[in-house]
Parts: sequence; structure tokens; C-alpha cells
Amino acid sequence: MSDLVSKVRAVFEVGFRYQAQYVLQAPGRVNLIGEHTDYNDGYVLPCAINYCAVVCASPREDSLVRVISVDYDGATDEFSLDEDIVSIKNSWANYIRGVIKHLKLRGYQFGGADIAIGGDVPQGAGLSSSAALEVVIGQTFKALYSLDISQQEIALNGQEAENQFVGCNCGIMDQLISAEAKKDHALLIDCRSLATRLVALPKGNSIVIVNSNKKRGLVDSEYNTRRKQCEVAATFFGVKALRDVDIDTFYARESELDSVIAKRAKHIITENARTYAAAQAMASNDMQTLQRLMAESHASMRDDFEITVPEVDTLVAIIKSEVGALGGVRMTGGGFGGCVVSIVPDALVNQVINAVETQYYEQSGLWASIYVCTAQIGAGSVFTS
Ligand code: GAF
Repeated sequence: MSDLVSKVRAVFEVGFRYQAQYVLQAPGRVNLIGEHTDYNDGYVLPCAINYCAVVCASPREDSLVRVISVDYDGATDEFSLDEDIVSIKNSWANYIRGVIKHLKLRGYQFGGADIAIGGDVPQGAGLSSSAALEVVIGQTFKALYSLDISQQEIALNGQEAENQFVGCNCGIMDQLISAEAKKDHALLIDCRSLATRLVALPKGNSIVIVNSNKKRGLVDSEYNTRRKQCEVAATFFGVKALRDVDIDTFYARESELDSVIAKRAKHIITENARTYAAAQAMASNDMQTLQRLMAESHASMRDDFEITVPEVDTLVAIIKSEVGALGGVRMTGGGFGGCVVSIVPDALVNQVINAVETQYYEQSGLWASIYVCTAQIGAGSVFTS
């Protein structure tokens, strides 16, 4: 991260001609299991990764917000807090504008800021580069103006900005893990109560993330369709969310449901149970069970929720053949492309990398990007000497 901080700091100094007073970061995330369960009030099990968004910032005496984006070739944005903050079509700046607007709507009082922002979370890969942006901006105003705002509210504010300002109807997982993550741990999040439980990552293993580099298409529309299908199923069962349906009730009434809605509901209900069981397995170092649950999760996303693509299934098959019979590897994130995640014994990491490098291009025509990750702390100040 120190290279990234130096880069963002330098852009701040060249752009604003003075030194930034604050340096903040918020990480991207990988979800180990529990996909599309967050907006069904269920469980998820993500951890933050060692890729993040970084802000260098200083408060201003007026109400102007000036922003320089390191990732968009020094593109700038400028607006006043005294006027209505509006969105700009298809702009990176909307994540920043949206978060600030929603902080104001929540009643927080603050002045302007000079901000340089950059990040190294791969974009469009399902590793939550957007949530990292939203959370680091919330964190920035908390630091600059000593706002009395919890990490949970920073996350909720980021989600609200994404839902209402950017226009993507996401759940709470990505922002909450970016805000609340703990080093070397995953968090079991109950997305109804927002209660979290720390689960230590198994020692002697690495989190290997492989990006299929399959461009994610139709993500927003398919995501919203899945959400609606889950709502239809919840209404059918007469509950607030699918989290409230147990598997026996589901099987007893499955035949009354439209077949597509039934498959969607089955994924959510079984995935929720798998996620809770996976947290238990991880906590007790039961790698066999964890691996089996991850493999079942992938099959469920492929066959019932239908959010995988052939390139992702190919990657899963390649990695599965290296990590053992139980095949603890699954797609991670919203789907329709993006990454797979595996918890790999350290001794097997090179073997997995080698298998991906020698087989994936041949089978898919695409080159994969491989990230061997560690679980990092959530958003906060970066202390530099
Ligand atoms: C995306 C969303 F932003 C999350 O809220 C979650 O639903 C995820 O897809 C799927 O598990 O990352």
C-alpha cells in the first residue's frame, strides 16, 4: 500500500500545491461464501483484502469540495456543499458525490475538503472497488471533521449512496466488510441485524483469488432481476425475506412455485445454511467441510441461481483438480464474470498458479490475473512516518 499512498500523496501535492493533512484507506473484499444472501437478510462470510482505495485530504475553510482522481489520469471534480449535489452521467465522481450528499442528508455537519483519491482494487472484477471508494470517502469526512459516526453507519451511508445516487441496488455486504474488517479474519455477517462474528482464517493457508478477466456483462440488470425473483419467492412463502424459509418448508411447497423462482429460492435457502456452516467449519479448522461447502456453493450458483459464466466454471474446474477431491473453490461476488476464490494450503499455492497459467488461456482464450491475498483490517487512517 505504501507505493499507492506515495502516488496519491504526490498527486495531491502537485494538484493543490500543499501537503495533505490526512491519509485514509478502505479495502476491497473477497466473499468466501454466501452469495446474494445479503439482500435476503441472510449470512455472508467475506474478508477484506490487501487491495484498497486511498485518500489524501485536508479540510477547507469554505464549503467547496475539490477532488482529483489518480485512477482517471488526474480527472477532477468540484462542487459546493451549499448547493444540491447532483449526479453526473456515468462518472467516477458519483461515488464521492453520492456519499457526501447522503452524509448531509443524515444530518452531519461539515465543511469543504481537498481530496486526492486512488486505488488498486481491480475494477469490475467483483472485488468491491466501488464499496472501497464509498467507505473511504465516509471515513475521510469522519476524520477531517471529527464526525461522531460509527463504522456501521459509514457502511450504511455508502450503500444508500450506491442504491439511491449511483443507481445500483446492492446489499450491505461490501460496504460493511470494508468498514469493519479485522486483520487475519473473515466476518460472519448477519445481514438482518448487522451483527458480526470474527472467524479466524485457517493458518497455513492462503486466499487465492483468480480473475477470469471475462468482462462482466448485464451485471446490473441481471442482479436486479435476481433480487426481484427472490422477493417473489419470499412473498409466496409469506415472509419478509428468504432467510425466514427453512429447507423443509421449501421442499414441501417447491412444486407450487414457478420453476425458475424455485431454483432461485433454493440457492438462497441452501446458501444461507452453507454460509453459517462454513463459518463453524472455519472456526474449528475443519478444512474438509469448508472445502465441500465452497464446492457446493459454486454448483448452486451455476445450476440454481445461474450467475456463473463458462470462463468462471473453467477456472473452477482447473483449480479444483489441484486443491483436492473436495474442491474448495467457487465464484465470488455478484457473478456474470469476475473472480473465483479458493483457500489453498500454502504448500499448494504455486501448483495452483502454475495450473491456471498453463491451462486457462488454452481452454478459454483469456489470460487470468492471480492475486494471493491476506485478510486485512477495515477502513481507517493510514499512519505514515
Ligand atoms: C455484489 C453486491 F454489491 C453485494 O451486496 C452482494 O449482493 C454480492 O454482489 C453478491 O453476493 O457485490
